[in-house]
Amino acid sequence: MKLIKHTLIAAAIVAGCTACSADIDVEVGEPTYTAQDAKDFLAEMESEVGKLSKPAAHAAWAYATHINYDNAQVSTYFREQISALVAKYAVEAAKFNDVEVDADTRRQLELLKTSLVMAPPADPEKSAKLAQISSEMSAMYGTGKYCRSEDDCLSLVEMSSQMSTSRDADLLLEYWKGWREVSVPMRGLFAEQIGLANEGAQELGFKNTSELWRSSYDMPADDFPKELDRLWGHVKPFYESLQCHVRAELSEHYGEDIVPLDKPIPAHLLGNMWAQTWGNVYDIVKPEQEMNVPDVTKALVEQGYDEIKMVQKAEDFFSSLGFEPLPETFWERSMFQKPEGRDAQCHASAWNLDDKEDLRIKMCIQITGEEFNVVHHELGHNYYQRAYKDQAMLYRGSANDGFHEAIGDTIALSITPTYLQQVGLIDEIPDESNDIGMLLKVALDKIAFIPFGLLVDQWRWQVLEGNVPPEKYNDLWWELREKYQGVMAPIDRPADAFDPGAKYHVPANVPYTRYFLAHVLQFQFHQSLCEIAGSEEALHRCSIVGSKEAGKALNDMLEMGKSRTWQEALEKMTGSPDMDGSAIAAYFAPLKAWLDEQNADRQCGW
Ligand code: X8Z
Ligand code: ZN
Repeated sequence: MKLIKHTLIAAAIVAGCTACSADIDVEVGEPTYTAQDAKDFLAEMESEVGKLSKPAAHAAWAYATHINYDNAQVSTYFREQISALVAKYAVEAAKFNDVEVDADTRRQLELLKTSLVMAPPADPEKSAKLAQISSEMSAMYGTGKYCRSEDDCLSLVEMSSQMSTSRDADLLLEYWKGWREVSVPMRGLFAEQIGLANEGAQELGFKNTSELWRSSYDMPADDFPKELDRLWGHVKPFYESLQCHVRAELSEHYGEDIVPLDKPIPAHLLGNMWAQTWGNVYDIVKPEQEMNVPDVTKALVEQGYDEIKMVQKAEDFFSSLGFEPLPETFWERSMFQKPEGRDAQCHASAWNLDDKEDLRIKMCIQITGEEFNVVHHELGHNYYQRAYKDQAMLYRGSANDGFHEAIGDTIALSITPTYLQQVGLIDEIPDESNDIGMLLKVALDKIAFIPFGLLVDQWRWQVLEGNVPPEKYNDLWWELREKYQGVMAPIDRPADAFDPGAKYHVPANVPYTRYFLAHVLQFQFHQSLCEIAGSEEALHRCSIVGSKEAGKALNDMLEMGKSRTWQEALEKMTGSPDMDGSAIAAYFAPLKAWLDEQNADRQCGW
C-alpha cells in the first residue's frame, strides 16, 4: 500500500485577481493498492478463514447428526464467527475494485463477494441474531413431527415412506396437512431473517439477498432469470403433456370430485410430500399395455440389501470409472441411518470436513430404488469435493451450483436395465417394447421435478427482495405452484400457514435453482459421457459403467472446481458452453410422442 500525493488546484481569490490559481501538493491519507496487495489480501483471508472452517465444520456435523441444545450453541457460535469473518473480508475486497489485477485474482475477489448465502450485517448483535435464527429454523425442521394423538407421532421419513405407496386419499391428506403444521412458527423468524440478511447484502454492495444469490452465475444478475426462462421454455411443452396425462389417470383412479379435469392436480396425490417427483404413482399412470419396468425397490429388498451395501454399490460405480475408492474414514464417520434415540437432520447431504479426505454422507437411507438414486447423488458431491480439494479456497466449489447437484444424478442415469443385470439386481434385460414404461418412470421423477426446481427460488427471490409482506408469503407460494407445476393445495390454507417452510431448503437457506439447473445439465452430461464412452445405444439405454474414458472426462471437469466460468467447464466436457434442453428432448423423444397420443382427446392445461 502507498500514500499518494493529490495535486489540488486551489483557487486563490485575491483582491484584484479573480482568476489565479496555485498548485499545492498535499499528503492525504487515501491509500492505493497494488496487484500484490490483492494477492496478499486473498492469502490472508484464506489463512484466517481456514483456521475457523475445520472446527466450524465439525460443529455443524455434530449438530446435524444430533440436534440438541448444546450442539446448537456450539454450531451457532462457529457459524456466526465464520460468517462475520468472511463478510468482513468480502466488504474489504471492494478496495481492489479499481486496481489492475490479473484475471485469476479478480475472479477470486468477485467470488468472495458472493460466497455467503445469508450475509451478516457488521453489527455484532444483528450478526448473532441471524446465526441464531438460522439454527433455530433448522432445528424446527429436523425435529419436526406430526402427532395424530399424544403418543402417536410421525416423523417426516415415516410419513414420506407411507405417502410413496398409499392410495388412501384421506390418509394422504392427513399427512400432507400434518407435516405443514411444523412450519407455521417459522414464518416470523423467516421474515426477521430477511431483514437482517438484506442489511448484510447491502453492506456488500448488493440491492438485496435476491441480487446476491443471482450474482453467482458468471453473468449479470438480472440476465440470470432470463436464462432460466429460456431453459424452462425448452421443457415446458413436454411437462404440460406429462401433467395432462397424470391428471387424467389420477382423476380416473380417485374420481373427478377429488381430481377435477380442468384444475391443477391436488398436491397430496403424487406420491411425494411436496409433489416434486411423481415416480411413486407410476402404477396409476402407466401404459395400459403390460410393460416390464425393473422394480429396483423390490430387487434391493429381495436381495437383502442394507444401507451400507447400497452405498458400496454406488462407490463401485465410481470406481469402475477410475475414481479412487472412498477413504476408510468415510465408512467410519458417515451417518447412513437415522440414529436411535436422538433427533438428527435426515435430509440427505454430503460433506468434506477438512477440505481434504474427510468425506462423509449424512442420510437416513431407506431401502428403495428412489433412495438408491439419492445415494448416487450424494456420492457425486463427495467425488466432486475430493476432485477440487487442491484448488484455492474460493475455487473449492462447482462450476455453478447446478453442476454439484448434477454429478451423482448423471451417474444414476446410467442405472439402466443393462447395469442392473450386470450387478445381479435383475435377471433379464427388457426389450425395446418396454421403453415407454421405462421412460415414463424416469420422466415422472425428472421432468415432473423441473418446474418445482424453478419455482422455489422464483418465490424466494421475490420474498428476499423484501416487497412481500409475511401474510402474503403463502399465497404467493401457491400462485407459483399453480402457475409452474399445475399443482394446487388440496384444501384451503389457514391464514397463518407457511407452506414453503415445510420444504427443507427454505428453513435451511439452501438456494434451490441449483436443482433446476442440475435437471437440465445431467442430461447434457449423460449425453456427452455416453458419446465419450462410445455407446451406440439409445440415450435412455446407455450406461457409462466401466468407461475409464468417460471417467477421465468427468474428472477433468470436476478438478477445475470453480476456477473457470461454468461456461468454460461445460464446454470442456460437452463441447458447448450453453445449457439447453436438447439432450432432454433426445432422451425422451419416444415418450413425448406417446404422451401426445394419450392426450389427443383430452383438454390439457389448467
Ligand atoms: O436436497 C436434495 C439432495 C441433497 S443436495 C438430496 N435434493 C433436492 C430435494 O430433495 O428437494 C435432490 C433433488 C432435489
Ligand atoms: Zn445434492
